[in-house]
Amino acid sequence: MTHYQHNKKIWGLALFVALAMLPSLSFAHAKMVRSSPEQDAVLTESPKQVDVWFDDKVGTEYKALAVIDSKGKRVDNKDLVQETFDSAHLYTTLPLLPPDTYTVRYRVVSIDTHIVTGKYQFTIKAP
Ligand SMILES: [Cu+2]
Repeated sequence: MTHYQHNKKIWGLALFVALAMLPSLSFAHAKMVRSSPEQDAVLTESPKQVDVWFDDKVGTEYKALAVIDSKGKRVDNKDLVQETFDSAHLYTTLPLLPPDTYTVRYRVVSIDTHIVTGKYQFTIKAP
């Protein structure tokens, strides 16, 4: 192989790697990947807290996590914590909640500076 052909092969590989990385770059904003209670969970007792996990660490500013009952009243203890050693994990504690369907709303700022918001529901049923 001539020197020229060898270089061409390396540049071809570099281009391939760069293109392969493009989708992950353009979708670098965080998304929620897990929660407790899970989305649409039906529980027979009031959970002690609501946890959400994102697929990437999120900013410490402008974060919010709220639990709202079916009448639109906020019921969580407003004590949102972002874990120090796992900034992709946020949680807030709850008082003892009566049976109802609750909506969890979250807002975080991801590493790419985009604001990510979302919501999901869970239900507490009388045992
Ligand atoms: Cu983004």
